[in-house]
Amino acid sequence: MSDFRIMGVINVTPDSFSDGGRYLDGAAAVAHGLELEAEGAAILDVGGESTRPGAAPVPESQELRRVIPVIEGLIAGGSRAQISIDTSKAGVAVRALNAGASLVNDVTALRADPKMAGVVADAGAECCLMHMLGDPRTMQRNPSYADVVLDVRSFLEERMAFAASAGIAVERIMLDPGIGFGKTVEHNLELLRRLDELVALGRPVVIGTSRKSFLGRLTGREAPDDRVAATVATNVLAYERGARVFRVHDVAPVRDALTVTAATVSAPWTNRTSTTR
Ligand code: HH2
Repeated sequence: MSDFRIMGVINVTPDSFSDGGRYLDGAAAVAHGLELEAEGAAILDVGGESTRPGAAPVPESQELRRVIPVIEGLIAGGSRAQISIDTSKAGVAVRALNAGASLVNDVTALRADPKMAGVVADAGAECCLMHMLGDPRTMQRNPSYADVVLDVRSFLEERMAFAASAGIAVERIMLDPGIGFGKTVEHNLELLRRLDELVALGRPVVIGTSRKSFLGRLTGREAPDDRVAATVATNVLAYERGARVFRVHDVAPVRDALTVTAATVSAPWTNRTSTTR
């Protein structure tokens, strides 16, 4: 039994930065989700609106048409994974929770829609509160912080208190520094390096570095698909620093890497006479 969970990404969008358009067809998205689950995803995160820098907002009716059939299809297809809805709209969250989702992944940390906190509380759902500076249209314009880790930490503390005051049980909250959401390459690296300071808040930390552009900047890999090794490296480091939920597009390599990391870091080495190498 591993002590980490992998959240596989299912983007039902035409414009996501790394896989836009690939799973816009509902059946393709469902098949992809089931494949991610078979590879080891314990959570499937279904999203119908891209949050890439500069992305245009999607009307609620369209977001619903994208995500609800996929959630229904995953369940009809026998999925046993926890289903997460990646949305900032309370109306989408309600329908997704009714369709079988039990986790709301809101990249605005319950700020965009005043009804969102109540929806999560009423459903007794889990939620992921993520840090973002500004909104996707503006977030990469010269982001600046006094101290990125302390700023993100106090933001997450404030959002956690808000969620609790709205009736969301603290045990149902996960926290995410929002890698790439209003951050320079250096900010992302500093957050990864000092992730233990966010883990100290006492809730599971979710980390989402998968294929992101800072990895392209560091490695020179232009194509997001070519950033898998870089993604693996950041997830291994984040595990070592205390993160336990990993939001990724490439489940199989991350699962293998984290399985070995967890075995190495967490388990006492008892069989010293083993000759297996
Ligand atoms: N990153 C993205 C979207 N949702 N949610 C959480 N909790 N943490 C993240 O880091 C995160 C997220 C961006 O990645 P992706 O979904 O692949 O791209 P897009 O937003 O363009 O669909």
